[in-house]
Amino acid sequence: MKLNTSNLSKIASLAKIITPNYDRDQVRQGIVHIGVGGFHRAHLALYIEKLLNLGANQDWGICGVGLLAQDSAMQQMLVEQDFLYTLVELQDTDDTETQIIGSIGDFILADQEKNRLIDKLLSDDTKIVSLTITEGGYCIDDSTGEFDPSIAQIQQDLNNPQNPNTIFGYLTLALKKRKEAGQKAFTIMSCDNLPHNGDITKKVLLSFSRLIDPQLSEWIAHNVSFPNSMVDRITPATSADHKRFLLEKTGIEDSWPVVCEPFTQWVVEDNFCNGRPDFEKVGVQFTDNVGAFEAMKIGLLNGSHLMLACTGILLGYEFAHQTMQDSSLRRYVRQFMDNDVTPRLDEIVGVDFEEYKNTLIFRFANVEICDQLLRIASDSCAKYPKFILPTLQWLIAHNKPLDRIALMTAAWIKCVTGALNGDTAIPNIVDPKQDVLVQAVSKDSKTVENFLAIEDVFGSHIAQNPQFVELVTLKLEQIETLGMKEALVLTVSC
Ligand code: CS2
Repeated sequence: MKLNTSNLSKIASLAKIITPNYDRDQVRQGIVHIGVGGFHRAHLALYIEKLLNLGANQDWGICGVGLLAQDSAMQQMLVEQDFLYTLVELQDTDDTETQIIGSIGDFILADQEKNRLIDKLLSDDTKIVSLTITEGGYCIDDSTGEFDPSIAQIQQDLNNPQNPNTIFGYLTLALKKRKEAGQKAFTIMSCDNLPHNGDITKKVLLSFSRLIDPQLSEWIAHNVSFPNSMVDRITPATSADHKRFLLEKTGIEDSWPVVCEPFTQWVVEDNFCNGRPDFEKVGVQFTDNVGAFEAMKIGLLNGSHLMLACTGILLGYEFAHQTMQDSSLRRYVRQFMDNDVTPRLDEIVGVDFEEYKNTLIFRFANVEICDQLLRIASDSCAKYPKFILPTLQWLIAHNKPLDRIALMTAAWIKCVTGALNGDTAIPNIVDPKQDVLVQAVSKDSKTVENFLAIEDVFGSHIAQNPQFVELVTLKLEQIETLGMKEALVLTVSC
């Protein structure tokens, strides 16, 4: 049974499937979301769906936006399915929860519908613009923490502010027009895994708009709010197996369902300049202390993920749960959490770090979702500075052992050189900055030094730290001569 509006009542009669219980035609779109991927569809779109199902917040539906040409696949799927999709929560018990989500009511492909997108951003209905544009999408130079205006697309938008293509170009143009028309601004809410995601978004947008119109930049600073948030839900890329599973289990034919774990968390600052949904009714936590939650989640979850992905890939594993079945890797990641990350975290009232870490191990071990290590390792150039570097810098500043991060870094180097040398046992990790990585490892014999000198990833100090350089060199040698398994055993026992 194909997923669409006309089949919805039949689908609703199937056992154990939750379907929208509200009139979708009555929902207005108060949120414009940029970057509709699996995570958005498993997270914000679900929180809104829950509110709509409570009969509340009919003004807070979502209009999805794709800024990239490849987003046309998402648009096509959503249009064909009347903007409905299936969310499947999987755990290794039998209570799989399947829900049809209807909170996305439209989708704009910026490339082809520029004016429609600008009109949408100018609509009085639009009160929040939310973002999942990936960790690398904020045009931050990670070596300085500042906005990098030299990026070609940014330059293009700075030179053609009336004809934008980047998110910052669109936001600036829309806010300029709202200002001129005397309209209220909208909240810009980042849902990406960046420490201080709201502050970063603000910094970038203010820097960008200042280069176009300093007064506008001032107005944005005073009228737009940028809540910081910690977002969490493991959402693998949808595979053919996931689709087949859904079809076999329920009879629903969905060309792009989303599979995720049952766990979900969202901690946000209550800082919305133009109203917000009643998120607290559906489990969103509001706090003034988001920074501590972000540091915990990004350091422990995303950091561990990257540690596991780079080492796990070299051990021949494909999925996160396989790494948890390997006792050495399990020990390795727990040691990383306990010895490397936890000591630098601020206490959070009501959060027990031990319990949090146990839950993480349990979540990583989820066999059913089959979370791909290649997904987790992708875009490591943007992830390492946010997920690993703060921990590494803290360890260096406190004279602590650097072995575990050195091993992961060596494993990453090995993955890059292996794929470059055509080693078929090593799969290629997708990274938009692949060229920079390849250049670093193909220069001369000083592979480690060259790699750690990539300032975008490691900043300017790591390559100057002889202890870390030496350790990464040693770990890389161990991986090459003894193999990843033995290098890992040596690391966890030191
Ligand atoms: C992963 C995240 O891709 C990654 O780097 O660590 O997507 C992770 O699954 C989510 O942040 C979980 O909330």
